[in-house]
Amino acid sequence: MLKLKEIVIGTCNNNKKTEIRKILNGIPVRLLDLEVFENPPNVIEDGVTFEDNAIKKALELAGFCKMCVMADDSGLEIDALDKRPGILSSRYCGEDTGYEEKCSRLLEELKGVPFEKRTARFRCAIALAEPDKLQFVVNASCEGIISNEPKGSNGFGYDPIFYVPEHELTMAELGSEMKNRISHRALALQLFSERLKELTW
Ligand code: ITT
Repeated sequence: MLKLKEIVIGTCNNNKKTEIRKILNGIPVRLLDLEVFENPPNVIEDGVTFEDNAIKKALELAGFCKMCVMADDSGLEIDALDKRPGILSSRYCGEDTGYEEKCSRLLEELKGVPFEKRTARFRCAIALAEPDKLQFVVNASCEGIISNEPKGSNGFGYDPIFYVPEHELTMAELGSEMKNRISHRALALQLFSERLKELTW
């Protein structure tokens, strides 16, 4: 059995990192930022699923850091767009395009699509790997509806156009505390914590 003491959060996305740190607050493992390591590799995300990409990121970064690394691959699936942008969420309209623009381009693509056909979900896969060995991968999702206009200023990415019916608010209108209870990442991290217990304490 592994006695894990430290895990590197293998992401360059500061919003993800903040959420992961908040949600995992209290686990008896020290979390390190990837920035602690000089020039981490830019892992090519060429898998066909979120899970493939999370595993690839975790394994490559663990090899580089020579430590246990967790990696998150996530994104937005919109049913009316055949599940696009999906695994290409961060590259939709080009990696350098801002999220205001990405959101308005998605809304443009959905023009005329009625509320009941605007179903969507955020997906998140989180993998934990040692150098050369995958420990486990977990998956979770959060269902919602793509709104007609962006609303709210919390969160990041596609949160302003992701309406959560149970709360009658977009993910960006929910406070971070609520987002961190119901989101795809929160649910995946709950599963992650349970699996981690088997390895650590
Ligand atoms: P790393 O690969 O370094 O972790 P990244 O930002 O490239 O960072 P992904 O490849 O997993 O991460 O892309 C995730 C995309 O999905 C990105 O465009 C996000 O904006 C979007 N996304 C993921 N989780 C989200 C959330 O909780 N709220 C809004 N958008 C989210």
